[in-house]
Amino acid sequence: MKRVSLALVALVAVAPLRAQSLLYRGPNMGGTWVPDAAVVQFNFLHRFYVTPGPAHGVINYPTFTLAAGLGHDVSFGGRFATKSLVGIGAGAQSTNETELFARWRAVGTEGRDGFSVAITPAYNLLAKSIDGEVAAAWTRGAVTLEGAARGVSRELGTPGRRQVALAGGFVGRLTRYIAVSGDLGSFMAPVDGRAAWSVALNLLIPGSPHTFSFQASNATSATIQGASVGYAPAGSNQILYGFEFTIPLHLKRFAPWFHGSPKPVALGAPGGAVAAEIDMAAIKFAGESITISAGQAVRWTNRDPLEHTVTFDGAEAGSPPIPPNGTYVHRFDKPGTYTYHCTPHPFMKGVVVVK
Ligand SMILES: [Cu+2]
Repeated sequence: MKRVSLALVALVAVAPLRAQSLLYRGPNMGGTWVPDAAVVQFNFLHRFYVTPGPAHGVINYPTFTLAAGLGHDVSFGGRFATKSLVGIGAGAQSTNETELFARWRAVGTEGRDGFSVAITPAYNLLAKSIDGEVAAAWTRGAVTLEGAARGVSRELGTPGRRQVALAGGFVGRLTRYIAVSGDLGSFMAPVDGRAAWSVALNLLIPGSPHTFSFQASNATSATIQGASVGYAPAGSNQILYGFEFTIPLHLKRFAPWFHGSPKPVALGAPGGAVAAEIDMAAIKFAGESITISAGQAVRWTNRDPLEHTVTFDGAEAGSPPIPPNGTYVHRFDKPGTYTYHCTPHPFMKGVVVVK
């Protein structure tokens, strides 16, 4: 029994890391992450280049990634880059590059100590190219080392040439919330002198499932092909700056849209006559002050689609998070004036006066 609960604790402790891919991969590395089942991962990568003066024009290079976890360590997704370098040149009609991919994480879990390996077959619609990547990562404590081998059946910007790319990178986590990373990747057959590189400062936003990175790179898109080639022709040295933001969307959270109100949940101690009802609606406690007698109880009901708490300003023990449609009953045994607030919304305030 003890072993089971320890395992559960370990799972809970590791779980938040699963979406924190920017603390475990460099900006131009696909990584070995796979969203959990019923989680859609949305990553927004935005890089820009400032042209030399006097114009100082800003040219933007965004890549949007959407991937859905299907369970069994499998995901399916797509990337859309609106200004891809690989879309420039012979054989390209557009700079809008779309890549569809599947990913199977064959070994390990990104972010856990040890090896993780993911296989990513993909199709690049702009190049009409069958692409693929095998990525491996090795994590020990604060350090992650990454490698990737990529295959491309029609390299964009060439007359349909096959290509092979290799890439490697590292991440060093300075604290739980801050990491630095760098990577280098290049087409190898032939090497065309335009290796893709990046360096980044990666942040886990405390209390959230989001990561954010500030980065510099010479690659214009995050597709398998885009992450394998630099922006500038050999000899010049043009740097793109930018950021990436990762957003895991838990589909369960959208259930109320389709299934109506969640089931009522009753929290708090029953016992003691409920002498007053207080609604929590529109992010307010209805009726700022109520008066009851010692030994009586108050029931709060959450009518909002988000969690609230009843947290007393004094020593009185308050509620756990009260889910939408949940109630919380609290009995007051001693006379006094009990001011309280909601922890997520500290501007929500109320008073219970007990005579
Ligand atoms: Cu609240």
